Order: sequence, then C-alpha cells, then structure tokens
Amino acid sequence: MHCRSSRAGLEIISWKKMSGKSYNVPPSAEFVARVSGIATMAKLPFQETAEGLDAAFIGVPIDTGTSNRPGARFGPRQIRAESAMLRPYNGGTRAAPYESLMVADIGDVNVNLYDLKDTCKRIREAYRKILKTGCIPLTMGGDHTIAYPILQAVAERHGPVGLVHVDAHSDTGDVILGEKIGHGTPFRRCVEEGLLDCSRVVQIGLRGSSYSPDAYAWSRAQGFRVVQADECWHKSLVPLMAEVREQLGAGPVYLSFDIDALDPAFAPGTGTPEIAGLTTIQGVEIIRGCRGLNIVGCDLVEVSPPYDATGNTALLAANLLFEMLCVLPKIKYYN
Ligand SMILES: [Mn+2]
Repeated sequence: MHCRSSRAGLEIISWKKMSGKSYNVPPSAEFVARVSGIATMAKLPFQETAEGLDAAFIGVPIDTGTSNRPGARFGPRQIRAESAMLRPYNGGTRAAPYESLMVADIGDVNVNLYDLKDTCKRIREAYRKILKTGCIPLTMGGDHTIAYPILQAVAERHGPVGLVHVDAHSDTGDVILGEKIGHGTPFRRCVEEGLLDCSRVVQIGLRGSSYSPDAYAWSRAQGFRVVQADECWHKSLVPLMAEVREQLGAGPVYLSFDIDALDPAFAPGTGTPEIAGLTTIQGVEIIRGCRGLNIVGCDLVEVSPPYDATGNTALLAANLLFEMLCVLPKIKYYN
C-alpha cells in the first residue's frame, strides 16, 4: 500500500495495482484518524463531477415528498458521517471494489426544498450528466420520490430497466392529497412513462396495513413479482435471489432500497416504519444476491436521522451502500 496522505484532509489516496492502474482508496484508520476530515461517503475523495469515475456516491437531500415523519433531507449527511467505519474490503464476500473501479463522492444534487416538481427536474438533469460519463450512481436519499426522476434519466440512457425494489411499501400509489409526485407514487409514474421492463421487476419486503384487501394487485397486474415480507420471515433469501437473477437476466437493472424494508428494530430512523420487516442479514443477502446482474444504478432511501437516536439506521445504510458497490459489474473478488 502506498499512502500519500500526510494530514487529515481529502487528498486522494491511491494504491498502484499490478494492472498498472491506480484507484481512489479510502485512507486506512491505521494511518488517518477515522473521525478526521470532511465527511464524504466512505472517506473517499470528493470531486465536483462524475468525469473519470466508474461509480459515484451522490446525495439527494429531500424529504418534501414524505407523507409522515420528515427528516430524510438529513440522510446523506448522516450516512456520510457513519460511513467513516467503512473499510476498503468486503470481509464477507472478499470483494475489492477499490481495486476494480474508480469511485468518489460527488456531493449532493442542488435540490429545491420549496418545490418538489422543480426538485425532480433538477435530479433528472443531474443524473443525465452523471450517466452521460458512463458512471454508475449510488444514491443516498432523500425520500423515495427521488427514484422517479433518477429512473427517467436511467431509462433515457439504458432503455426500460429491470428493477429490484426492496421496501415495506409498493410505492405505486396514483395520487396522494391530489398530487402525482410524492414518496408513495414513484413506481406508478415510472410504469406510466415506460421506464421499467415490467416483466423484470421484483418488489421484496412489502407489508403493513392497507387500503384494500389486495394492496399489491396493481403491481402484479403490471407483471411485477411481489415478494411480501411474510413470505421472507424466518428464511434465508439466498434461494429467492437465485430466482430473481434468473428473472432479471442480462439486461440493465436498477436497485432501489428503501431502508424501511428492514424491521424498525434494525432501522428505526425512517419516515413510515412498518413492523415485522426484513432482518439486516436478509437485506445483505438481497444485495449480495444481485451479484452478476447488470446493475446500472442503485439507491438507498428514507433514512431520517431525527428518528435515528443511536445513528444505527444511518450506519446500516452506509454499509448497505458499500454492499451495493461490491456487487457492481467488474468488481474484483479474492475468491
Ligand atoms: Mn419506499
């Protein structure tokens, strides 16, 4: 290892590898104090644009689409703070993301907290620019509204995409309080606009009380596979993910992970919690089970730090985002 950082700032740290390429690598806490420096995701360097990157962490700090507890606008900041614990290798899968891809934190979309529709426009335009460079965005939300404009930009580049949607809610509502745009409607809007390849969509973790006896009928009618949380209880999700990989095939896939898919015992800091959810282990199994898919973008949404008294929800989110990075195409594994 070669470490060029002499102070606790944000100098680019790089390892030269046998391939002759060098990549951004977070500084090791053996040499640079974990708590030092400006908070970026995983203590990666910050850069202004996605130029030259294979993957980028980006924040979308809004909660103006939220129907219940607000606070997700603080999600990206808190996830970055808790991400200081992340080390460069995946101890479970032996993935080596920073020997495979050039990754940085490219900051936040400049959202309009007073106008959700304008925010959606700003998100779409920001992601158009990111995707044009060939970079894969790993997004820190923000409430789930953001998946809609992100998927507009993603589908513009890749065509209709497959979707792995992990969530307590289907987010396929039509209108809420007279509004088409909100955190309960993004995937309805995506279907209407042809952004999804509906036979390659799976929703995992859905649960909770509902407004009708079959709350997920609309999803199923579109061709989505719906895996309710009840079907996941007490089980490993490794077999499920083998089926998901078969269903989604080789085409482009977007991964959208709402932290409320997990039980509030694990992730209390969120806007619309539902009991009897997935475990942390199942969440990791889902993401690791996406290895081999042609992932073109990921998000982790709905972390609400004001309801996250221990910081554990944001810590969990940071780790899930790292797991997402570890299953992107072309990642090197030491096994
Ligand atoms: Mn959601």
